[in-house]
Amino acid sequence: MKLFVYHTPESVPQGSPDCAIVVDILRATTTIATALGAGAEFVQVFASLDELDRTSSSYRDGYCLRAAERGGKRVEGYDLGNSPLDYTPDRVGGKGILLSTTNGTRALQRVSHAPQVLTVAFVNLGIIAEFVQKHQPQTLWIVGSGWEGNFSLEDTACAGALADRLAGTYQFGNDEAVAAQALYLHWQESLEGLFHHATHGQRLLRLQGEMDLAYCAKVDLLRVVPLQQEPGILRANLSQS
Ligand code: 3SL
Repeated sequence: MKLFVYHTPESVPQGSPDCAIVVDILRATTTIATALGAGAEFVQVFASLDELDRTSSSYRDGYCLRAAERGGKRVEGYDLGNSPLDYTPDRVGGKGILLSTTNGTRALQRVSHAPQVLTVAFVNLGIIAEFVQKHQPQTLWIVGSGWEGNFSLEDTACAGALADRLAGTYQFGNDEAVAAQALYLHWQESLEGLFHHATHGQRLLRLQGEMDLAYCAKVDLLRVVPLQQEPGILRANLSQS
């Protein structure tokens, strides 16, 4: 069985793996795990706000929350931005979340054709590794979201953390997987410190995102597997607890 890491959605090759796992540690995949862990019924992702708005009118009134981020900020007029700390049980429990973010939702769209699509973050790293160990897909892609087409330290570090947990079972299929694991091993004791070095971490710090960075650095906080049920729609997989 082989595992491949891609730093950005743009570097993903043609074709399809048996399983694709998307990471946008700051902050979309941390937010998705947190929202589903807080009882949201699903998270539906959109690359464009127009598409999100059109879809929102097809759900019954009050059932869905519209969430949008651009450049690290909540888009005006939307119910939520992309701070995982806003996705509390009283806010999102029993709701559908329609989410559009700068990079994470684009990465999810890029691999949405794969037979199995999940998201990972540090907060749910352990259960995602367990899910992969249980299902053992032959080919596994871990796809970082990056920032507008460029490499991001934090996504590759999280991809490397997952690769590291799977290293006993999976052969690494590309140099990126080896590099991602090395990056993670170098920073594993100081993930928040890594975020402070990362350009997107610094962007969020300028927007008063200190608490978000601390939260996104927590490891194995949630036992939630966000699993794509139909293209673009993620629900918590209940077969793994
Ligand atoms: O790019 C994304 O998808 C976002 O996660 C960016 S932010 O952390 O919300 O600014």
